[in-house]
Amino acid sequence: MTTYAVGDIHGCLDALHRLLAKIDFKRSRDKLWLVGDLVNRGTDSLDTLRFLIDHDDCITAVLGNHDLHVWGRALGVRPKKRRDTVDALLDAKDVNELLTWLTHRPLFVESESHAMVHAGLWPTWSFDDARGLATIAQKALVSSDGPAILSDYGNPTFDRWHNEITGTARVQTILNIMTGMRAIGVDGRMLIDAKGSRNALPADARPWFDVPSCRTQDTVIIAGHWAALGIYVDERVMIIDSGCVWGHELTAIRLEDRKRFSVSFT
Ligand SMILES: [Mn+2]
Repeated sequence: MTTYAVGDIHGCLDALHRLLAKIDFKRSRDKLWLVGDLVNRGTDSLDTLRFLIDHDDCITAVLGNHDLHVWGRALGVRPKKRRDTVDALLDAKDVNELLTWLTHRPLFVESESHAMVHAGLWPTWSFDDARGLATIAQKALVSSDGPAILSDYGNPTFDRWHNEITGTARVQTILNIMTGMRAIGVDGRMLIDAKGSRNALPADARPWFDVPSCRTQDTVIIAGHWAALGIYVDERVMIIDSGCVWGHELTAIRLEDRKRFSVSFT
């Protein structure tokens, strides 16, 4: 069995098909780890989701901020954004079935050697913490609290982790970290809107994975979400959103030997 980690797909089904052809993907032999943001912004969210569900047996995927946004739109608690491209998905006759699959993806997954989250993990969290908090957030999202959480998802008020935070704010903070965080300032607050390159960060901020306490365990953390960073791979982290939906590339990394495969958007 071979496992490939794949960056943010964003409904770019044609690029995904070309990437799978490039790695000679065989569903009987290979596994895909998808970092989330499976839908929105690209042109084929509906068919992407149908394709992924059809390949459920070989796919492990985590939820991204766009997946949460689309869910919130389906619930009627989030407004349509200018660059949303999910009308066909939301109007599909099987939208409930499709979104049920999407919304039951985890926020955090692990194997013996790797862990995966869409954006990042708080530097003081152990993997036990991350696993527990991801489970709490996932359960809250599919509960009757889901609409309230999603309506205010991304609220920048919740910009640092405190174990004392309770209720909806606790879940929203977990979501901001796991699906939105890129960098952390010296004051210990995450910069939710820092979307530029590493060099564009304020001088007193650094990527979350550069905080030393993130790097104390052998497990390699896989994430996406930060297209402007480009592919970044070191001993402890693999950040693999190469910006397909922005006209750049979709990337897969074979976890066994870290060989990198990319296809361009066009
Ligand atoms: Mn994202």
